[in-house]
Amino acid sequence: MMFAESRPGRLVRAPENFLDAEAIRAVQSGRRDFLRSALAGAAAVGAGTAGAQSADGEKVILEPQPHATSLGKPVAASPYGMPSKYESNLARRESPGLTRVSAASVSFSPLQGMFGIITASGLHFERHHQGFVEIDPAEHRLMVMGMVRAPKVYTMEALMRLPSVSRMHFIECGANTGMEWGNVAVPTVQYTHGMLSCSEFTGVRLKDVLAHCGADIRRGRFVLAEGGDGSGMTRTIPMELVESGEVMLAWGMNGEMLRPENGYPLRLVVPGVQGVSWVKWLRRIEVGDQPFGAKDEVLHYTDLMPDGTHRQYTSIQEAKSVITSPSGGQRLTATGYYTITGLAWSGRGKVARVDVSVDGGRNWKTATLQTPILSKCLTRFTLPWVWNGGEALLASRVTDSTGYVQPTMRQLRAVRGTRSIYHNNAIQNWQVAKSGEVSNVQL
Ligand SMILES: Nc1nc2c(c(=O)[nH]1)N[C@H]1C(S)=C(S)[C@@H](COP(=O)(O)O)O[C@H]1N2
Ligand SMILES: [Mo]
Repeated sequence: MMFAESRPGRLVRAPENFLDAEAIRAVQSGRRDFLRSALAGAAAVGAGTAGAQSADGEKVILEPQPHATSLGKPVAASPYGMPSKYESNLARRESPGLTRVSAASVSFSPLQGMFGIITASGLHFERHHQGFVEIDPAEHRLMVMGMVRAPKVYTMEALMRLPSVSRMHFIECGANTGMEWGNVAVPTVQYTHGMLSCSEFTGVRLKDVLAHCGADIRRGRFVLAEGGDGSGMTRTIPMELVESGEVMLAWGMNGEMLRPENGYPLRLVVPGVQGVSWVKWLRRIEVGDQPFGAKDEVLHYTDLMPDGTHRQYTSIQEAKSVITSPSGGQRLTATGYYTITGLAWSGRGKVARVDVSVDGGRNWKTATLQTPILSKCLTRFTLPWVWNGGEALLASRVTDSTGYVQPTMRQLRAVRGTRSIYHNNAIQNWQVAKSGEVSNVQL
């Protein structure tokens, strides 16, 4: 084919339904090669379907298509718009063999297929400690109590009449990328990094609500947030975070009310802090003069250190980045031009810079950052790359506005050991084989 080298390379999407019983067993046993057979099948299918490059003389170019020579449909039958039927493989997915324990479930966002920085609400990851609940907003109340002069119970209507703000922030579960601590071969970026989403949230600042209730913020340096679901989710938020004005009681997500699975009708938004503190179905705020030491902050979401002690109250999500394409499970089917792209974020501020390596970290090139670049928000990066058909090792490394540089897995293990589950922000490596197959490797 003419100009093949200057045309975009082809990329077969990751097989999206490979998590059959055998695949789950393979993941659990840590096998890194189990995707081969699944990929061979997917590649065979992919080869026959429309890719990025088209052959000369295709009918789709030369002949009028039915959709151009007929009347279109009237307005959509459903008043709420849905994605095209051709996009049905872009979906949240559970990983039953890895994370599902009764109703305590996780669904991961399909990072490999998303653009820009905003997560479509229907693709926002979910983490429920005891399933999600559907609450009638007319029946929902928020109680504010403790060290406040005027304890109050708010209806949703009363809350939504207060002055509100809208802000874009990422939310990442502290357990995101947890499987990598044990060097288990989670095959795609959806499963390695998909407990990560980013939305525009709308709500009232907690600071303003506390002022409304006359909180004693001189002595009351901690806030307890409690959810209304059966998991009894309770988390302590330091008052400094509240005073910064960033913590919100949010009802809006991406221009509409929160989805039930993301906390409808009210959730806490704690920018930069791990997801578990973003209490959903929020029903109570208590001001106190010491940390509350609730089960969800002493038993869970603490880091087991090499000396056997637990690190207390890790809460900020440190700077992290990942290449989302090409990424694990995908396959390059032609040499030539590709855009390496991915996401970077920091719980401490803005992304300052992202470097990308295609040779396992020996050489780095600075990637282009797409705007806007916002604090405690995802930032999209891109780097042009010509694949010459050889083996490659793709990795990204973020530096945030505090100067902190994302560590390698080796550097992180040297400090944290191997028994952690939470707070893994190490550099992620994807290996491109000569066959074009992309897989998850640790260096
Ligand atoms: N009430 C309540 N809040 C909760 C949870 C929960 O189970 N119940 N899960 C927490 C955890 S562990 C995370 S990571 C985030 C996930 O938010 P999402 O489901 O909107 O992605 O919500 C947090 N808030
Ligand atoms: Mo979480």
